Amino acid sequence: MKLFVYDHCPFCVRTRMIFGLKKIPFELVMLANDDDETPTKMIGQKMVPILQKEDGTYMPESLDIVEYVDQHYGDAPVLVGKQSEELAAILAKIQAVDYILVYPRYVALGLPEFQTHSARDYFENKKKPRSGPFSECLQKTEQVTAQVEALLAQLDKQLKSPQACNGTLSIDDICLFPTLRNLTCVQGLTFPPKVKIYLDCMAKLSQIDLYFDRAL
Ligand SMILES: N[C@@H](CCC(=O)N[C@@H](CS)C(=O)NCC(=O)O)C(=O)O
Repeated sequence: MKLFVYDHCPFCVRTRMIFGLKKIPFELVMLANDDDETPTKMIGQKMVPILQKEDGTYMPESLDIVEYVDQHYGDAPVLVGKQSEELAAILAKIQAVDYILVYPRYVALGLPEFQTHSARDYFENKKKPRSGPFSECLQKTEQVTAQVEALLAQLDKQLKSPQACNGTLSIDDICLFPTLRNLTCVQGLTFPPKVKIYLDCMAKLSQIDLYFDRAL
């Protein structure tokens, strides 16, 4: 199977996780962020992640891909735990502000999807209506980092195990880890102890790199 992604895309990280967690071999293809043509040919719109199944057909939508792989590959399904409304509420609050920190950093990390000026400009132009110019986002780093750290402190109290946020692996892990992983590109943002251990553990289990070594 082939998975078409952008490295920074949290929806793509969800799909990469299930392959890592179940140790299922797959081919990872990073598209350029301004490549409209490839995804549009596959699924009729410019969106990733896209899974190319073994029969050659294409499947969009991260959670559909996660469910398909979990149900049909490897041993028994692993995402069997219950979800938590409290955790989802904290995650939604983080996602309501974290883009101000991560958007301007994604384009500066040297990621495969942002190798050209044109790809970086494409991304900023697309995101600007929500975030404002990236230069202005960067000026809000201190203020938004404090907001995110306060929410991470709440999350710390919710985490049940380093291997599964609610104690047993569930869709909540698939939704939570990508957001936390992407926040590791923010230099100076401090993760509380249990969140940090969860991050490191899930990165290892999912076989997905964190951004600490290139944080900006
Ligand atoms: N509901 C979709 C959302 C996927 C999505 O929004 N992907 C973004 C990248 S993070 C995308 O491809 N946006 C189009 C673009 O970048 O131009 C899913 O869960 O897979």
